[in-house]
Amino acid sequence: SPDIITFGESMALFMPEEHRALERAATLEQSFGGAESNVAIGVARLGVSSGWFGTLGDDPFGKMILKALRAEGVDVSRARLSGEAPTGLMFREKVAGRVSVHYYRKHSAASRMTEDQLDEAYIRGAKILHVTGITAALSENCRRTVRRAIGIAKDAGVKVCFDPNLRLKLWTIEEAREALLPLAAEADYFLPGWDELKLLYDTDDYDKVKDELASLRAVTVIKGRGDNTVVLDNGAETVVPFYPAEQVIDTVGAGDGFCAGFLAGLVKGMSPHEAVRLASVNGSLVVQMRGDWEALPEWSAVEQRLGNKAWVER
Ligand code: KDG
Repeated sequence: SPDIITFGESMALFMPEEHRALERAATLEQSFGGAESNVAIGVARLGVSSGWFGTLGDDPFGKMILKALRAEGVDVSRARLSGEAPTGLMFREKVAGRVSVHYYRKHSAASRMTEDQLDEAYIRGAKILHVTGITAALSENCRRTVRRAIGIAKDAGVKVCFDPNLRLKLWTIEEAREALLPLAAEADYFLPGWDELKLLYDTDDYDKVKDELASLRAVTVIKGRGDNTVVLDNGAETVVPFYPAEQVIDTVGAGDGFCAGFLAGLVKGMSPHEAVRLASVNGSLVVQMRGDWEALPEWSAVEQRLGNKAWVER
């Protein structure tokens, strides 16, 4: 099995040209996205083996996504094309600096994934299983599949990484809390954003949030607490400033790029703190180009920046 395995829904993505609203767009650029496949691409680009699986429709979009992932060196041997339902679609526009997403994914092929489709041996053979709250939000059967995959991983001593990836277009905050907090409790690595934590724990009070997090067994990596990442590891707290981006074009995918850097760093033998530095460089490079994963860097580009003396740590 690849070192890092993840699964979820990947969708065809359509975007009008810069500064055009979807309502007025004459042409749309076609790509694809999906938090988990973005991570798998990012990991592979850093030279660590990754695998992504999930169900796509047996349609041109499903085939496009599968081919592109294969071309990126992601193992898709366990992914499926299904004739039962279509590939999900998403449309994204940026108007007056604000990004909005429009999903066409209800009843998609991915939302029908079931736990009996999991290849247990494949999961057991990995070093890290990465799951996100988006998959859990898709349907009851997807939620069960996430739980089952975590169970398989834990029984085999495979580390579990969990990114809540809160998407309030998919469910209410109450539903999200009920499903996501138990998943966080199972994880070895928990990668929430500060904004997500405020919503999940219903408070702006950092000390209260920290108390909640102290009951988890995970190394928790809080992204975007100001311009920093905070690592909470067994009571110890370290702060790593974001690696500065030269320009910010498209922030979607930054969290996935960050996660890819973190996971690849762990597999490369880095400590969580060192892996967060790699994650931060990786995330900063993603936002400098349009699309979710296109700008994800290769290892050589990151390695050079990790030695940047101007990047001061506190
Ligand atoms: O993190 C980026 C993802 O949000 C994007 O690729 C689409 O997976 C996606 C989703 O469900 O929002």
